[in-house]
Amino acid sequence: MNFTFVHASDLHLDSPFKGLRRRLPEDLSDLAVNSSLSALERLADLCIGEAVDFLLLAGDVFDLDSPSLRAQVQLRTFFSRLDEAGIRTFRVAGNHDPLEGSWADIDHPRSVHFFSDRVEVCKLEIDGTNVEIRGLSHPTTRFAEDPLPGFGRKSPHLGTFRIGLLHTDVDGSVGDRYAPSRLGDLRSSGEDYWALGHAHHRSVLNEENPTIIYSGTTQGRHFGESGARGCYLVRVEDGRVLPSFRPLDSIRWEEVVVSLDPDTSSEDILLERTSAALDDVLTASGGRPLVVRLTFEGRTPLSGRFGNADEKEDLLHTIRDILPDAPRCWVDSVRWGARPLLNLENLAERADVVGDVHRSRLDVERALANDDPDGVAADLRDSVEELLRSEPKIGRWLGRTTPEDLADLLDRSEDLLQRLIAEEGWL
Ligand SMILES: [Mn+2]
Repeated sequence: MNFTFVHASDLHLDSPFKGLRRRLPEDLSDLAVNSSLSALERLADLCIGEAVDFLLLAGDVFDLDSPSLRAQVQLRTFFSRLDEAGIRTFRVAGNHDPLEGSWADIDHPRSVHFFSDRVEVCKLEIDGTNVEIRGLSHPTTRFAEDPLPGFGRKSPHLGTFRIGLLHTDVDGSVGDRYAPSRLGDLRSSGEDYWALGHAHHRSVLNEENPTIIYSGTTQGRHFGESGARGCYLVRVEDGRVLPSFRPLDSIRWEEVVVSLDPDTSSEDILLERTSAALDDVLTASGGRPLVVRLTFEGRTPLSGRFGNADEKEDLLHTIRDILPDAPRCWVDSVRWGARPLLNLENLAERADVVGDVHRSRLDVERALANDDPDGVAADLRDSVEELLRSEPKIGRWLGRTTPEDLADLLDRSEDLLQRLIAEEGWL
C-alpha cells in the first residue's frame, strides 16, 4: 500500500491585500499582491516534482465568492498542468468559495472532481491499493450544519485507505461554527486520513489512526498569518501515514522578539541583539523576503530609551539602515515592551506610598497565581470590567476578563506607576 498525495487548503487566491501598497516598498508589495497565485504555481511544481498520485484541496481556494476572471483562469491553468502530468485533483468548497458563489463559465479538466454539498465517495485504485475519498462542499457562505453524519461510520476494510476531505470548524477551534464538527467524531468515523481546511494555522490534530491535519494557508497575508505557510506532502507506506510540511510561500510575515536583559546596557548592544535575532529568521526563511514586526522585551537599563513615538521611529529607521540588502528583510514596525530594572520585593518593604503600591500589586499577583475567585483578583476583575463596559461602544465587544488579561494589566500599570513616580523623583 504505497502512494503519495498533497493536502492543501485555504489558498485564498485573489486576496486583495488591502493597504499593503502604502505599507511596503514597491518590490515587496508587488511580490505580496501576487503571492497567493505564486503559491499556486509552487503547489503545482511540488505535485509534479514529487510525482504525487493526487491532490486534495480542502476549501477556500478563493478568497471571495466572486473572484476575478484572472484568478479563475489561473486556477484552470493549474488544473491543466496537473492533468497533463496525470495527477487527479479532489476539491471541496469552503465558506469563502461556496457552491452558490458567482463563477465564470470555464471548463475544468475531467481529472478534477469538485464535491457537491452531499457526501459522495470517489474510488481510486493505485497500484493495487483501493483509495476512497469522501468529501462535502459548503453550499453557502454560512453553512452551519454538522457535516459528520453524512460521512457515516465505517468499519476497517483491509486493503482500503479512506480519506475525508472537509472544510470544518473542529471543536470550535476556529470559532465561527461553520460546518462544526467534533474531533471525537472525526477519530471514530473510519477514515485513515482527514484532510481539513478552515483553520489558517496548520496543525496536526491527531497523529495516527486516523491522521487528522489542518494544512493552514498556503501563503501568509498579514501578521495574523505569520511564519512558514504551505501544504502537506503525505506518503502512505505499507499503511503508515507519513506527512511532511512543505512551504509554498514567496514572502513571509514574522513576529520577532528581541530579548533584552540587564547586560543590554548600550544602544550598540541593543542593535547587535537585534541583528542577531533578524539573522536567525532570515536564515530560517530560506532566502524568502520577510516582513518583520520587532518586539523588544525584558528588563534592561535602556527601558526608558525608546518609549515615545519619535524615539521608536528613530529606532525603526536605524534598524532598516543597518539591515543587509539580501535576502530582503523589511522591518514594518517596532514595539517597545522593555521594562525597568527594579527589585519589586525591596520596593514592597518601603514604608511610603511606593511601598503601598507594590504591596497591593504583589497581593493581586499572588491571588491570581492561586486562582482565588472571591478575593482581591475578583475585585480587580470586576472593577476593570465595570470600567470597560461603561463605554458602550467597547462594552459589546468584550468577553470575560481572563487572569492573563489582569496579569498584563498589572505589568503595564506597574510600569506606568514607576514612570510617574520616577518623574516625581521618589525612586
Ligand atoms: Mn480560509
